Order: sequence, then C-alpha cells, then structure tokens
Amino acid sequence: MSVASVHVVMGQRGSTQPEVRVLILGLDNAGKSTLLYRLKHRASACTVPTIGFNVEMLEARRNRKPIALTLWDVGGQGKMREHWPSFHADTAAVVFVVDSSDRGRLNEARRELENTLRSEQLRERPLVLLANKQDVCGALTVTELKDKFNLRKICFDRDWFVQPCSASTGFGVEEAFGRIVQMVKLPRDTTAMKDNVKETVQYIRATIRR
Ligand code: G3D
Ligand code: MG
Repeated sequence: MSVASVHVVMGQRGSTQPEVRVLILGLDNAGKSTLLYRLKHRASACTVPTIGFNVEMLEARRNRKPIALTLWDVGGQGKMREHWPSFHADTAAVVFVVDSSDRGRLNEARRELENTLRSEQLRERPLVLLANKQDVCGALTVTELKDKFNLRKICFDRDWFVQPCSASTGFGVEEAFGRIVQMVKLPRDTTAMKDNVKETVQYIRATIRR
C-alpha cells in the first residue's frame, strides 16, 4: 500500500510549547480529510480517498498559552482500518468523524468506534465525535447520534463531546477545533513528541507497506 500524502509541518525547534497528537478516525467518505484541510487552510478543499494518512500541525492557544496539535488523518477504507492501532500510541485525543447523512453505514461506524475505544493505548483519552455533513437534508441530529452510538455507555470512562458540523461549509468546525484544544490530554514530556513526528511517519510508512 502506498502513502498518498504526508504534510508534516514541524513546529519551532527548541520552543517549549506543549505538542500533542490528535487522531482523526472514521469510515471512508466521512469527511476526515475535508475537515483537516478546512482546519488547516480555513477553506473548502477537493479530496481524494486517503490511501495511508495525512498529517498537519496546527497551533492554538489553551488558557492563553500556545499549544501545537499534530493532526493525523488516517484512511478509513477497510484495508487501512487494520492499521489504525499503529497510530494509537501517544494520542492525546481521538476525533471520530461520522457522515451523519449516511444512515446505511451507522452500524459499521459504531462498530469501528467501539473497537477503537477498546485500545489500551487510548484509555481515558477524550473523544470528540463529529456529526459531520449537517448540511445534508435528513442528517442525523446530535441527540440521535448519541443514542445510536450509545455514547454514554461506551464512553463512561473518558471525557467525550459530540459536535455537529459540516466540513464542506465550515459550520461548527471552529467550535470542534476549540473543543479538541480544550479536551486534549497534555503529555508530561512536552518536547518528546516534536522529535517523534518524523520517526513516526517513517515507522508507519514502513508498517503499511509490509
Ligand atoms: P474521508 O477523508 O473521511 O474519506 P473526504 O472523506 O474528506 O475525502 O470526503 C468524502 C466526500 O464527502 C467528499 O465528496 C467531500 O467533499 C464530502 N464531504 C465532506 N464533508 C462534507 C460535509 O460536511 N458535507 C457534505 N455535503 N459533503 C462533505 P466527493 O464528492 O469529493 O467524494
Ligand atoms: Mg481521507
């Protein structure tokens, strides 16, 4: 399997701002890459199915202090899902994107979310569930999604939040990002992650080629 694109924007070397890894997961076609580029460029973007993963670093402020987030957008197609666990280590928050208009794939999305939350490496990591494609007529509401995914039960041991949004129009996207920034668990060693990004990219590239 080849890696479609890797855009790693490194932070300022030597800076002391905390850096955290955020994992963006969800079925293929949920809108993960559209969301990533909306956040990065504050604009709509044309996407192609992600084979492999995309990585972007975004800077934000939390309690008035700078914080850098490395956002990993991992391909959601069946074959790629078996590699999701390779991305779990050092994750500070999980963003799970759902196509709220695709009722036919909700059970599949719920199963993948449940599998993901079972990971020991993601224990107690906060979950932000994005109810994407709210611009589509008939999309499930936040309340419907909470019930359908049984979130109160499956997230009993972690912080969680459901944000309605549309990665295409931008509705709810800034709110989603703000929520992620507030909820991420800051690592104890705030400098290690920065040096890890390139090595992790190389490791995962090698893993998914195997
Ligand atoms: P993925 O990375 O999760 O696989 P993409 O999904 O970001 O590639 O998006 C898949 C398709 O859904 C794209 O359409 C994209 O434009 C569309 N999409 C993403 N977010 C939204 C949204 O909020 N609303 C609507 N209506 N569409 C959205 P194409 O047609 O290019 O396949
Ligand atoms: Mg994609």
